[in-house]
Amino acid sequence: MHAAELPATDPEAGDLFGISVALGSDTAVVGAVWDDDNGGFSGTVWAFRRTDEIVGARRSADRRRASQGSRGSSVAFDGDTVVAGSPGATVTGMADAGVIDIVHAP
Ligand SMILES: [Ca+2]
Repeated sequence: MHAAELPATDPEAGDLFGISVALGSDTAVVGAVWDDDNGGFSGTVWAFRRTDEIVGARRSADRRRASQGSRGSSVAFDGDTVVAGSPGATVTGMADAGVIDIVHAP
C-alpha cells in the first residue's frame, strides 16, 4: 500500500532527502544528509507531523552545524527530542570525528 509521497519543501539535486527516517505515531523525522543550505554537506533534519488530513513539514532551524557535518545521516526521536548523527562534523580540528546533535523537534 502506498499512502503518500512526501518530498522536502525545497528539494534540490543531491540533498539525499530520505537517507534516514524515524517514525512515531504522528511524526516522521527525515534526514537530508547532503543538503547544503548551511554550507556544503551540512545536512538538514526534517519533521513531518500529521494533523487530521494535513501533513505539515518543518525543517531544523538549528544553524550551528556548518559545512561537512552531514547532519541527518541517522535520526531518532522521542517526543520532541531529536537525535541526529553528524558524522562529518569536525571536532577540535579533527575532521570527520563526528558528533550527535540533540535538538528539539523542528
Ligand atoms: Ca537545500
